[in-house]
Amino acid sequence: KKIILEELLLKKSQQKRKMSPANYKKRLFVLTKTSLSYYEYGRKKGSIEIEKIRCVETVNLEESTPPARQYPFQVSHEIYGLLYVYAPDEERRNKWLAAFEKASRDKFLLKFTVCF
Ligand code: 4IP
Repeated sequence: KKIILEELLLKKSQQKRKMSPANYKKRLFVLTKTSLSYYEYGRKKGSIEIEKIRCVETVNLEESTPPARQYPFQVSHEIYGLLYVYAPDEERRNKWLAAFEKASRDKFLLKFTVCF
């Protein structure tokens, strides 16, 4: 499937299992017209269908956010709720937001918007 954008990014665990502590992992994120997936050493760890995404937006920083997590965006979706992803800088974050816009535009039915 045609890749719109791919990059190694930091992500926060989605707390599917309620008791698991939050942690942060580097994963290869791959965005296509149909899905956002993340991989560890070539193995798929998770995937969200574009159709299930409601919104993609930047996140305001909490005080004393570590340097590695200065450029977050959140993917709000119908499965587990929220996926937090951290870009390395402002430029890369804007790239991702633009890529999500493209993914949503390409669809016949626009089910989500990128809200800034
Ligand atoms: C895991 O921690 C990883 O962060 C998982 O991310 C994450 O799954 C798990 O959260 C979390 O418990 P450990 O590796 O220390 O077990 P990944 O799948 O990228 O490895 P998600 O997909 O939810 O971020 P849970 O609570 O959602 O299972």
